[in-house]
Amino acid sequence: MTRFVQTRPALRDPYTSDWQLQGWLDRLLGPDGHAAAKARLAAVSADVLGPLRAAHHDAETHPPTLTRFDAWGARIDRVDTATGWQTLRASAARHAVVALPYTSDARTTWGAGTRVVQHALLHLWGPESATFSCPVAMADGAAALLTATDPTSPWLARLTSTDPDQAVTSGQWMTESQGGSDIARSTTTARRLPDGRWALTGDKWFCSAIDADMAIALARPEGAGPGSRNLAPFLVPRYTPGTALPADGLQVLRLKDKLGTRAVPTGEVRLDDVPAIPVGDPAVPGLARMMTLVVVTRLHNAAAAAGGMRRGLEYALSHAANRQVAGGTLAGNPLHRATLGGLAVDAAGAYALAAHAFSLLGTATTSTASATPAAEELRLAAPLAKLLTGRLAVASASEYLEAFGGAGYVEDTGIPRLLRDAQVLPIWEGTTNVLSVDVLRALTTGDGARPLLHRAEIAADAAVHRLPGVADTVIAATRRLAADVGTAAADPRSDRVVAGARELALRLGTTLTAALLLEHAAWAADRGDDRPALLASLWTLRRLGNTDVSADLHTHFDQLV
Ligand code: UCC
Repeated sequence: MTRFVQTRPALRDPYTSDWQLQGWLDRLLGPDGHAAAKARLAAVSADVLGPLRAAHHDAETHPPTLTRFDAWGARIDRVDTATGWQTLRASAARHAVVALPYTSDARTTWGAGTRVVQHALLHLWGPESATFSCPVAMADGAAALLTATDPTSPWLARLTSTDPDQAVTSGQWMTESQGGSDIARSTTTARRLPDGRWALTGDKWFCSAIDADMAIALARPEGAGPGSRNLAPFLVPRYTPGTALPADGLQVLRLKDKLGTRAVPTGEVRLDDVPAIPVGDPAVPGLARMMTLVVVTRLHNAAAAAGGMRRGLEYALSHAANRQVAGGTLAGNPLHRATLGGLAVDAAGAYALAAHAFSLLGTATTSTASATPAAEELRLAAPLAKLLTGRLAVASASEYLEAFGGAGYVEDTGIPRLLRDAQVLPIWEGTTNVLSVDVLRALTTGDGARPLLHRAEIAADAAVHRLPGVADTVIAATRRLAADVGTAAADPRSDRVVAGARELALRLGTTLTAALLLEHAAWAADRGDDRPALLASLWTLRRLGNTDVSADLHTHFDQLV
């Protein structure tokens, strides 16, 4: 008897098959800038199709372990990780997924666009990284912080090295068990030793990538006042120099048993007078400094969400092309096409948000006249990008599992981990609600929502003749938002406004995404490509206009993917 065996999902080249990514790079970098990035992007894609898939699988199936004592009873707190994890560590360095924005050659070639190229690298590399994208995110955040505070730090040189033997990553130790995201309740203290150095004492509760060579930890310097703003960041070398032993006074109490991101060693840490280096002047309130790092990690979070959504779609497309149902393939089934088409539109929206946020970050860190407006727009765009893409990623991942039927629920197909790993995205670096409150804070800071609303108005006005129904939907949404933002900014702490913060933030993020997709569609239409207009229309009508676009998703499916 011949047994039926299902086809294992294949992966197309993630760079050359992604016309949306290519179009955005052409627009944001210009044809020459994109051409200059091609070799890097092709090299990452080749590795994703080659050794990284195997490394990813190895790291996921051999989770890290903690050995607290050696055979003689000495405390060693050794974290062992899989060979695949080490392969991913080396590939992160070689592909410069952290280093690129700090590399002078890259900055000469792409200027502010260096962050756009970095985002494209992350988009391709991240989904096959067994969440090594987490230490990458924190290393980039730490590098951004050190660039602003201590640009000659030897740690900065190592964080941004492309030599796998030199490169290090970083942890980010903020959270304590009593406070969670309410870090005002932090109890970790920093004391100045008689020799002028500093030492930290306290417990940190959620320390991802505990194998990293350093961490940036928040602590309250002795004599500093209460509240979150007076906390200050410190750089903690994780190991005793020249050894694999923990730094003096540092203990890893436990590794977390997590729902997903199982390859990432996440620990609970105890610090008992552990040597640390102040990042900036510890006498100056330091939470605002720490937010330099947090904004970067939140952007990486958005990149991970968008990249994961696109990769999930690729696997689901591959399955649909092969799976036979009712005399045809799943890819020919109108309902399945509409379902996957909706996921393609959501993936496109998430990509647009993440790419825009990276682009703003790049511009904000230049010394051009555009830097200040970009930073002001980023203040709101960063939490919006993080929160909206996080929610979309979880909803999409659930659909990807369903698209595989029973195979999507069987652990060793590798598909269930899409959902387990996506679920962390709306949690770490601030939950949806924490970020929604941050959005309220941003609405009363600087220009608030003005850049976003302005962007939406311009994009809608430009689309009035080509896509009148879509433009009308954006214009109506923007007017309503302007009124609601005004109400929220007038009394951001009232119960009524706080209770509605999530709904308002999601609407702001959805409108911003519509504007970004329309901007890109206008650019592409001038070059004879109408596919981005289709994506922009379907996103806007479905997500802002609550319109049923199923028939269009089915009809135009081939143009969406
Ligand atoms: O550590 C974690 C896990 C690591 C894993 C990371 C992997 C990432 C991988 C991604 C790729 C795969 S997760 C840590 C999660 N924790 C958080 O994200 C913190 C959540 N909490 C917040 O975000 C809160 O909004 C706080 C703590 C930042 C602020 O809340 P507070 O305590 O109510 O503080 P205030 O009073 O609102 O703000 C205090 C100061 C103010 O400065 P001053 O006093 O100078 O005006 C604010 O302007 O902080 C400033 N501030 C900000 N500045 C507050 N939020 C921001 C902001 N978003 N940007 C700039």
